[in-house]
Amino acid sequence: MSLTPTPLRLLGALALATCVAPGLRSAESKPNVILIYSDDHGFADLAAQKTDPDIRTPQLDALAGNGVRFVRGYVSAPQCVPSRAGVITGRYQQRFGVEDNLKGPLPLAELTIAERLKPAGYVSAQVGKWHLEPTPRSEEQSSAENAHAFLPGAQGFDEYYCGPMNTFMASHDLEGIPLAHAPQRLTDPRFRCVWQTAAALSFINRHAREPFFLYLAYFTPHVPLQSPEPWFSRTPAQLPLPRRQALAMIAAMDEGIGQIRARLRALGLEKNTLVFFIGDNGAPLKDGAWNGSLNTPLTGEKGMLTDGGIRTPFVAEWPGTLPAGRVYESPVSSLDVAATAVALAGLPGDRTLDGVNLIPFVRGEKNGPPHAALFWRWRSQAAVRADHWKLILLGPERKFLFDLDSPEGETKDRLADFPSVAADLERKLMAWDATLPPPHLPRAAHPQDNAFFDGHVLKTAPAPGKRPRAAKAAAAPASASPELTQGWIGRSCSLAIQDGALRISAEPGAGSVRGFITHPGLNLAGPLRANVRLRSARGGTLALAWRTREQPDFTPENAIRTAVAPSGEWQTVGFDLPARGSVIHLRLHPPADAAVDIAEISLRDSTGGAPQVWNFGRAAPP
Ligand SMILES: [Ca+2]
Repeated sequence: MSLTPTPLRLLGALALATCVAPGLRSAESKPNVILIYSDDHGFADLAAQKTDPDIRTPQLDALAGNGVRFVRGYVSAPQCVPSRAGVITGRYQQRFGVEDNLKGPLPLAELTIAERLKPAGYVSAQVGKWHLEPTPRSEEQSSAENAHAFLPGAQGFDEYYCGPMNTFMASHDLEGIPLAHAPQRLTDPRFRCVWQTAAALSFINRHAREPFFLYLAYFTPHVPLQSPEPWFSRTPAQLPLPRRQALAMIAAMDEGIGQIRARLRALGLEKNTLVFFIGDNGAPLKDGAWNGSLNTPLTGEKGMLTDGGIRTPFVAEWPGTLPAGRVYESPVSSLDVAATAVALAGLPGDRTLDGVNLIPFVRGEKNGPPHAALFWRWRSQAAVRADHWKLILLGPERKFLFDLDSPEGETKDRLADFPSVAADLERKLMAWDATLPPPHLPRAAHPQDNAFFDGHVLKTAPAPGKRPRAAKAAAAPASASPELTQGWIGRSCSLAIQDGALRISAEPGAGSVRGFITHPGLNLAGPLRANVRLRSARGGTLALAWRTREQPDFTPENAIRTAVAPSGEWQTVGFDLPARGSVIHLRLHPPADAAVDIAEISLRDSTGGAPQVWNFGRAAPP
């Protein structure tokens, strides 16, 4: 089902929007709460932070300028699933086991903000990325049926439009008409932020007369990177392609936020609506994973408990109640959103919530910092921040103490200089950890976590993410959309459909980073036979790597390599992939940094059915 709006439908929405006169609500009515949660959105990519010259976020800047910019705003995890579990429940997600991306679903017994606000008369909607369904590794196992059982509708949301990209599971269509036999799978061809904004506006229009909670989780600037127009053409052409794409995607989101703010004003709701905007975790920077966003000047990236992984754009606006233009310096947490919403709804405080109501602190009615300490535990890392100190435990052996207010920040370990500070922080961390079921500070080292700290903190390994701000190469071509490339996504490379083939080109400014193409979302029974028809003037090694449903990540063992002769002619290369189980994700590493053309990829699995074929000649637009 396609949901491209007709002009008539748009007119209907506008008529609805303007028929509610401002000020219909009584002054006592409960305030609306809107939580906008972006994805892999680094600290630098809020222009008001003034740390990067290229980012433009006029609407978010206006939101901050008319409200509060929290410059030490933290999320509860450096990764999507646990961060979302934390913000939507207001509880440290370790309390209910959703500690990392492998640990969904959000248990139905946990109370979301939507469930908490319902007794106070609130209506709630979820839009965009949810990511709290069962995972392939969870006891509930990911299946269509089980995924439905854990959609937002099962967690207190009266409406939902649940999906990151162009296909989403919905309870209503974008005009707000309830769907029979919900959830229904809907498709909207517009750039993901555009339909997500449309769903949010539809919900606001229809619920202007009752208190509402809107959780709008824009899937931006998370990969797959896209080049949405008209925003992409406005980005500086000399920047690396991923940076341009991230800037364009953030601009699309920013424009959507402007439409939402304008609609609140048109409906007379802006003085009765608290809007939070928070990034779910820092930007990933490591080779092959960079999404074009930046954490400058913070140390580290997604997957780290240094500030680069967990300190994100964090702003709030509530005209007439929150001071305008305030820059709030004390550390706050994404967990504070739920406690704030519960307090505004007039509900009794709940000691199971880990956050605090931020309003009296921001208004200056309460003095001192909102939190004596903030805590994290993720993979092989655990951390505590109190005052200007942060202690990080890395595996069972390694430990860092950082003075966050010093110029060196998280690049200088102060453990040897301040042992008593570290000991005090470690006692605090152990006391918090003891409240978690089960308590366990890092028990085993994790190679990726060690590499992160060696690269970003100690700089004993090449620092990831040190990318040229401006590439000397010519303007980067816009990478073809996943629709054109039939679901194949370029990583650190640019894709185009050209002369009946998928052309993979090195990315300007990528330096020695070697790109590859990847296709998630497969379901092929191993072992597999693969044939790749390609043309490579320089030749070299072609590699095909796979990941099965049981594997959390790619491993060096699950890859097959073969030599490709340098030739301007088409050649077909065959592979046998000794994969066992269900192959869900592939990566194809082309033979050289220069352009490689692929005419066709075909995969035959062990079921004996027809092969899955991606023929880029057939897909080429006329
Ligand atoms: Ca994320």
